[in-house]
Amino acid sequence: VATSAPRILVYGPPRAPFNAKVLLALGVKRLDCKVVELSGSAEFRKVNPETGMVPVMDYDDRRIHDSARILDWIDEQHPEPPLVARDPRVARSQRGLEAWIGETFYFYWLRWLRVQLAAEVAGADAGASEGPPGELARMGVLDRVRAAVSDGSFPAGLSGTGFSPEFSRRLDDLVGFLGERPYLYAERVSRADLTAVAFLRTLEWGWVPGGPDLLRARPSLGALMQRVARDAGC
Ligand SMILES: N[C@@H](CCC(=O)N[C@@H](CS)C(=O)NCC(=O)O)C(=O)O
Repeated sequence: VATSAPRILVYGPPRAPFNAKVLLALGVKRLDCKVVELSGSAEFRKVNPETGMVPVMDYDDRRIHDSARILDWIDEQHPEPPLVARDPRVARSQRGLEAWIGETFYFYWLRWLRVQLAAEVAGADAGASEGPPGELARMGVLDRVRAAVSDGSFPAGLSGTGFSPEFSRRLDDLVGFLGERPYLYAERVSRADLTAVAFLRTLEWGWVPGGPDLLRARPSLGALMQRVARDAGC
């Protein structure tokens, strides 16, 4: 357990969801950090040659990548307040949900991105003539998706400018998981909530057309976002 304030650097675009999740966790722990903005996969690879993914965190002399491992580390070094429930069964559910949210939301987001880029490559106007917002261009994944689109290895039959209809059902799943409780499976904030809110914020920002409406239609998710913002102070 850490005794003096650690030197913490978090590498990557701060609004990229997995990065935002780490920043929220540091906020909950009231730990200061410095954000090192990176842009694009080449820069990501410099700090994480192994997978080329961000977030990457430097904690004093230690470099850690992968948001879940980073949260494990922060929680070990700074146990209060804990990032999972003390009840092991609830903790398991929260970790399960953390993984589910990360995979699910990222999947639909990537799918949307592919449609945009496919339209761009085809020179067609899929209704998104402006292309993806500049912010998305800084997320390294764009390079990879663009390559997949150019060589034809993206799934066919996708169209439209917003998220696919299934995405709204995944949001409804989240509403169901939350139910009447203030936080996911619990009365206190956990890493599941931090992951959810990191992704929900991208809806609020309207990166994908229709995102803000999807959120407005689900007030319990908006309330969760407010609670977590208060807990994390950011
Ligand atoms: N499982 C990883 C996922 C991280 C991730 O997908 N990061 C994205 C940005 S939010 C990335 O680095 N993408 C670069 C790429 O796909 O090449 C985590 O939780 O940290």
